[in-house]
Amino acid sequence: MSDSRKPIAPNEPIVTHLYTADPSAHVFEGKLYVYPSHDIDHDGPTNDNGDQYAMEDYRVLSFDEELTSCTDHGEALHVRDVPWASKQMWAPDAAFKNGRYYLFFPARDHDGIFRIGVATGDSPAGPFRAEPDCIPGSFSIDPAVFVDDDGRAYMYFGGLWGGQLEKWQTGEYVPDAAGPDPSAPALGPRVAELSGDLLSFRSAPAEIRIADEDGTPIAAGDEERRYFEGPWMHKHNGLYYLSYSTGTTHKLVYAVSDNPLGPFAFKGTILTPVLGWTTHHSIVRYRDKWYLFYHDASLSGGIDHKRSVKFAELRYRDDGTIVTIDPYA
Ligand code: FUB
Repeated sequence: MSDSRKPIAPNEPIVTHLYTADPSAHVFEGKLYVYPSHDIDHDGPTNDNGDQYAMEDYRVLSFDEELTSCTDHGEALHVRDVPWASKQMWAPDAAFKNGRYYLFFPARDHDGIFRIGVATGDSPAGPFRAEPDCIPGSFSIDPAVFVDDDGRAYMYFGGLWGGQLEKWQTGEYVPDAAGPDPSAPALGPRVAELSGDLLSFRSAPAEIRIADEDGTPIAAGDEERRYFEGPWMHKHNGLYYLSYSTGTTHKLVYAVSDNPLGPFAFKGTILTPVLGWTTHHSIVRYRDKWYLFYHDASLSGGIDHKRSVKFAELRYRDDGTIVTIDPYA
């Protein structure tokens, strides 16, 4: 199905017939695809646990060459077809390897614990068939898969509050666990190298360290800079850029390293706060330009769980730092 509005412009919803969020953008077969969450309306509760994000399925979107029109390829995967999952199909990502397309996604299992699963297919547009079980050893939310130039693939993941990352500090799920004291180092996202078939972790997930330029770990109480959720990894001029949402302060920020496993040095802000509580993004290179894909809640008039994916061109300075984007300027 094609969206009838044309042309799509930067910083406007890329589709208006659906609410979409958490965009993971990739170029497959020369085309720019977006793998978003598919937000739905409902009468359920809204709370810090994220119950309002009650998504049930995934749709795949793709652009024309000029990024002026967008096609909705229909339902790619539904929670009813995922044996291990019960509800809340949150922010997904996609990858291509060994001639197969992969959709990675978090959902609550039948005990209410967020886990991360994989589904595979023959086409970047889906449909995808889910593996019967989640990835062994997976937990929390927001998987982002990065395939490095040497073919090694890494999954970055984790989110505070509803995403349950605080509950995994010991390596086991502790239902009542709180986050660190404000002066203690913040919890970092997790990273695990994936197996050759991208269906399992090659090693146990490790915590990523994010520090100041002088090496001081970002503190849990430093809400302008500390990791909250929505990691993304991209490589620019040989450096690894880890970007993420600061959650409570509603910014997208980034840190840089010469190693995909870190440690990362905090650098600055990519996107200033948008309308709506959540902010979540991806960064992709397409036809020699870099783009930021993000969401806000403007199409729904500010309803946090009815969001819309948008994009903007992303620019680097000569020193490799990213020019901050104000989407409403
Ligand atoms: O869309 C549900 C959750 O909200 C995502 O997993 C988070 O990143 C936030 O955008």
